[in-house]
Amino acid sequence: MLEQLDQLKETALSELRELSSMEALNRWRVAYLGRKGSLTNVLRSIGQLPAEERPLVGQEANRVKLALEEALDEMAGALKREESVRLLEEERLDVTLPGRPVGPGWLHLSTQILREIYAIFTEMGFQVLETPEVESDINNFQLLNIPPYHPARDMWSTFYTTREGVLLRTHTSPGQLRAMRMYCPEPVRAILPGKCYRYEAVTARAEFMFYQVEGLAIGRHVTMGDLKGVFTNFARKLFGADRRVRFRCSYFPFTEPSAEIDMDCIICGGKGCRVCKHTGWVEISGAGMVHPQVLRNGGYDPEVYTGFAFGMGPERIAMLKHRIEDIRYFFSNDLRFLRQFA
Ligand code: FA5
Repeated sequence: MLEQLDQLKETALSELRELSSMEALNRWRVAYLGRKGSLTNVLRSIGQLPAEERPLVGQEANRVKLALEEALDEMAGALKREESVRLLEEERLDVTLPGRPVGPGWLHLSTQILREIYAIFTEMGFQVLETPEVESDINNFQLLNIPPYHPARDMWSTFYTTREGVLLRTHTSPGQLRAMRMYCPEPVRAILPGKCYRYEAVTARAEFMFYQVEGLAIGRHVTMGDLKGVFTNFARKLFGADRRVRFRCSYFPFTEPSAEIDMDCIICGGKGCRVCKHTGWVEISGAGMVHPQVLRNGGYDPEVYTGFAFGMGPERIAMLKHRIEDIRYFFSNDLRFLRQFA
C-alpha cells in the first residue's frame, strides 16, 4: 500500500509538471484529489486494512495529499502569472498612436428651428425672454384662469413635484405673467421659448418633453388684426412667401377670443394628404387675445391695455419643414437622425 502511494505521488507530480493551462490543471485536480480521484480512493480504502497498518498508511496518505495540494497551488500560481504576462503582451496598447479625431459638434435640430424663429420675431421687434421650467401651480394654471376645479386642467396632464404647488410647466403660458409683471405698465413684445413637460402617452406626434414658443404683445391698441399680421408674416418668412394662414375658433381659458392657427399644408400645397389628414391645413399654433382677467393678474388695466398671445410647438414646425414623421427622433439621441441636420 505504501508503495502504491509512493507510485501515485510520483506519477501525479510528474504529470503536473507537464501541464500548461488552467483547464488541464483542473482536470488533474479532479483526477487525483476530486471526490472520485485516485488519492481519495486510497484514503477511503484504508478502513479495510488490518488495524496495525492503518496509522502508518493513514499518515503517509495524508502526507501525499498535502504534497499534491501544495504542488497544485504552486502550479496554479505559476500558470496565472504566465497568463497575465501573455495578456499584457497580447493586449499591449501603443500609446504613441495618434488619437481618433473628435469631430466638431453642431446645433440640435430643435435649437436650429428655435434660432430661426427668434430671428424672424426679433426682426419684428420682439425680445426673447427665458422663463423657468419649474413653475408654481399658481402661474401655470390659476393666474391663467384655470382654478383647481376647472375642467380645462384635463387638457394638460401634469408632472407635479414632491413640493406642494410646484410643477414642471405644461406650457410656456405662465411666462406671460412673468413678462407682464416684469414690464407693467410698459408695453411688451416678447417671445418666450422653452421646454414644457406633459404626463401623457408618447406617440409619433407627442413627446413628454418638448419646446414651445410663446408670443406676447401688450399695448394700448393691440388688436386681433396685429396677431393675424404678425403670425402670417412669421409663417411666410419660415415656410415661403406664398403660404396661407387661417384662424379657426377655439378655446383657451386665458384668451378671449381664442383661435387655432392653421397653415396650408406644405407637403401637398393644400390639396390634401396624409400629413394634413386630407384637409389641406395643418395646425401650427394656439392663440388669442389675452383674457382681461389675465391682463389684470399681470398688473395691466384691461380697460386701457389689450394684448395678443400665441403658443406653438417648434418640433412640430420642424417636422413640417423637414418632413419628419416621428417626433420621438428629436430627443432619442440617435446620431443617424441628428447628423442629417449638421
Ligand atoms: C397650449 O399649450 C397653449 N398654452 C397655447 C396658447 C398660448 C394658446 C397662448 C393661446 C395663447 P396646446 O396644448 O395646443 O396649447 O399646445 C401648443 C402647441 O404645443 C401645440 O400646437 C404643439 O405644437 C405643441 N405641443 C403640445 N403638446 C405637445 C407634445 N406632447 N409634444 C410635442 N408638441 C406638443
